[in-house]
Amino acid sequence: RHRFWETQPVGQFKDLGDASLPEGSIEPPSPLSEVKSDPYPLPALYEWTTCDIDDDATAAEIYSLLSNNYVEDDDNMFRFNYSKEFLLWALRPPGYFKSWHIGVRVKSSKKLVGFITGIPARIRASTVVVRMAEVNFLCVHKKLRSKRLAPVLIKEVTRRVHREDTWQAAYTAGVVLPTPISTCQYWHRSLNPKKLIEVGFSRLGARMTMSRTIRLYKLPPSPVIPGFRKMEIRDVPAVTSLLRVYLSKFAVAPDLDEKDVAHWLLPRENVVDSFLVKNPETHEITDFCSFYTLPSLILNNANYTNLKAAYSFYNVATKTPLLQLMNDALIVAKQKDYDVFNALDVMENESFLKELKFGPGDGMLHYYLYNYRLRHALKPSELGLVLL
Ligand code: YNC
Ligand code: MG
Repeated sequence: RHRFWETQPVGQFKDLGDASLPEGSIEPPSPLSEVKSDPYPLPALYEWTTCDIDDDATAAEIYSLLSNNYVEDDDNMFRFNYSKEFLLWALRPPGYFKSWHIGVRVKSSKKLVGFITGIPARIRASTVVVRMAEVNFLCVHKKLRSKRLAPVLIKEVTRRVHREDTWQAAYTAGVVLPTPISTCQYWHRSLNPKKLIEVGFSRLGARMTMSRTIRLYKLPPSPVIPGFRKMEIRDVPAVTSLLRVYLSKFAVAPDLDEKDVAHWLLPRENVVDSFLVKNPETHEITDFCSFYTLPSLILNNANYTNLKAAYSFYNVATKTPLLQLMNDALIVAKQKDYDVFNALDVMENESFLKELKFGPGDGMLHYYLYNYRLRHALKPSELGLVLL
């Protein structure tokens, strides 16, 4: 049933529930001298390119491939519209490899028609911290679908990851592949219900009028927690300690140091927002919340072309209740004119979703590890990892 994935070192459906299989690597690393130095062969019309995302023209080509061909919802009403600034953030974390930003071009026209990326990360599974690649932005131009190009892109990123002596990877997808370590659900909190209903993102509830709906989702004009403010560079050490302690509770989570925290969590306009609570008396930093900005193109609406969405990222509450912290996150997202605030049911998110008027979405997000087996599949609440 999975001609490609059945050949790969991933958990296979036939092994589900086999408790005799050990946790950890599925196959051992090869000697680096045995990793091929030539790219994996492509069909004759195409050629590999290593994308220099620091080059504006290349970044624009990647933006254009993704904005026209990347992930859509099941009804093809919306398509992710990652901004160029977002892609630069997502693809250049500490220690990134340019060679892991991989494109496919048409030889004759040089048009970019395929893309896949990896970035380095340390991810803890149970008690073991593993060097991994986080693989993302797999995309094949709509006109070249179902030609088995995706497995070629995946094999090439695998080869380039192996060249850097890295043998495991983490990735998420909306499709079911062998085999998810966890299956999560997106929840959506309307901030601009009128627009969301007009563009078909949500529907007016039964026995609800537009004005009642608008009132239902109304929020205070500004954050309410005393000492709630934007994260700054000087906060990196305190935020890192908060996050490290918190993430240690989950079965799978990133192992973040101060460099990682500075990259992933210092605010960048229209890319990532982070806030914390600093106790006005003790000056202690006790709570932290963050979200990233991922708009979607609205594909068939006369009045609107863009949906401005915030996605819950990492949140830690040690003194303020998580529910109140996330309520302030909703308030700042509303102040910044987001239409919707999305959150997965990972970590402790279930504790606030219903009460803060998030509604369940359709469509699932499946999490995967490459060449790493876990003893059990995880509940979303056991996952401490958010991929972009
Ligand atoms: C997917 N999303 O099952 P089988 S997520 C992985 N992730 O193989 P073809 C996928 N595999 O089942 P198409 C996949 N989608 O026969 C499909 N597949 O074994 C598998 N969409 O290939 C599929 N982006 O080329 C099948 O399919 C085989 O032309 C079929 O291309 C697929 O970034 C795709 O959703 C997704 O652009 C490129 O549909 C195309 O349809 C497309 O005939 C819109 O492929 C955008 C979209 C995916 C977003 C993502 C994570 C990717 C993870 C890839 C796996 C990484 C493994 C780790 C590597 C490093 C290892 C080390 C160490
Ligand atoms: Mg194809």
